[in-house]
Amino acid sequence: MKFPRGKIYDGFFVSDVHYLLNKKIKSHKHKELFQLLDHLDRKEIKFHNLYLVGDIIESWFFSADRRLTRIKGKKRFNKLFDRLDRLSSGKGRKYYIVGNHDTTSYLMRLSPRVESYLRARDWIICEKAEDDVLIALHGHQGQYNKFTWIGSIFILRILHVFASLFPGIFRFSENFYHKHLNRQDPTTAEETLAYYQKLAKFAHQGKKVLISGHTHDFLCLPKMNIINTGDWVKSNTFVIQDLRKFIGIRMTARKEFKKEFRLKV
Ligand SMILES: [Mn+2]
Repeated sequence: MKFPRGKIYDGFFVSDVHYLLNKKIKSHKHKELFQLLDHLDRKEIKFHNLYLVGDIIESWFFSADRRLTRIKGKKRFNKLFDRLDRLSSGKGRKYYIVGNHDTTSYLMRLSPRVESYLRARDWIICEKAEDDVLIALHGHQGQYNKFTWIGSIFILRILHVFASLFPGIFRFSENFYHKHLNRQDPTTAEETLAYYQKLAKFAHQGKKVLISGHTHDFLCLPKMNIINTGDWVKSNTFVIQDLRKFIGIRMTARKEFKKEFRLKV
């Protein structure tokens, strides 16, 4: 597919970027994401509302807060957010929806410096964004409750202490999270259904479209009005809203895009 030059869409949705993550710990597609954002900018594509649907800045493997205090760290934040800010039409809102990897706080808050960085750029920091048509939230709420969250963060913080002494532990931690803490991703059709049912209930979905991320599983469940935006770790995927139409798109190569689903409400 091609983007029509100068078009203004209603919404742009992206999740699970895990930005600032070192490729030695975990692979990612941040270069490809920048290619996408630059491409949209060159084509003068704008969006009224921008939705960052969680796990945008990786904080579980290091302190994003501390990184932001360094000049080089701030530049790296700017590299992403300058590009995102350019996509905004200026006539809508920019939502930073907090995902589990965005924070290591027991209260699931962003760290103060990251929070003020985003606020200064007019990002609205929230757990969920909602209007007449849609609800957007990260999706870890389908897997964590308050107690399992606090437990996970507690273990995570202990790992951080060890990892600051032996950096090699990060790689080990990554596997450990996947096995024990992070997410027991739904794999079978039944598990997927149960997970999204739980999430829909948590979000009070009603007749709205529910847009989430978290599982890194790019999908559309038309019967349930549910969309997952995928990720920029392996999928290279995003969602665009054109009035009441939601289009799931995959970047297959530089400047090459494939529509994978379309949901109309
Ligand atoms: Mn997540």
